[in-house]
Amino acid sequence: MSAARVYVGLGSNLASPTEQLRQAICALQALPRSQWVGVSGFYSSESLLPGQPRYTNAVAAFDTTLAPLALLDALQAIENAQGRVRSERWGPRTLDVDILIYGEQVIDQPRLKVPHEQLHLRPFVLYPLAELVPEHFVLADGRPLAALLQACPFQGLERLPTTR
Ligand code: PH2
Ligand code: MG
Ligand code: MG
Repeated sequence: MSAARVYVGLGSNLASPTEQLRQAICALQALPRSQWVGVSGFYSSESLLPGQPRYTNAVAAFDTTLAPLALLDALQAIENAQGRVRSERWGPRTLDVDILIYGEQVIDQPRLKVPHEQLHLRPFVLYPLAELVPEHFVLADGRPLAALLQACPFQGLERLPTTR
């Protein structure tokens, strides 16, 4: 099986979010049957749900021969290992790792929808994603990323200074 280029969204708004993202990146770099590609800068923004702490978000890219649902299992294991407690939907979380894009595939299954259903509404996904993809990138369902960026203002996003 040839590898698929995967983009995942990382988010955290509990327990030192930036540190959570750093730890998640290490875990992603250790995924089996996968080859690390890179990560965007880190971005801070308000939660979509009022009354929650601010989020830190980033997007990471890697190539993998893990099948989509096997990858989803592996990513949920990483979330769990970092103390993710699944209580309410959209509750604050130590770590959220969402599959945004899986190669050229459009997936519509109860457990997994790709491209991510909310991607076009979320500047904290679109702008870090744009750092990683080639120019003129088009999603598997035919939407050009440039059009989604144009319809989704950068507003409210703060790109955090890189400390490496
Ligand atoms: N994730 C949510 C709800 N709200 N807000 C920001 N800024 N970033 C997120 O990743 C986020 C959110 C549920 O997945
Ligand atoms: Mg999630
Ligand atoms: Mg999410």
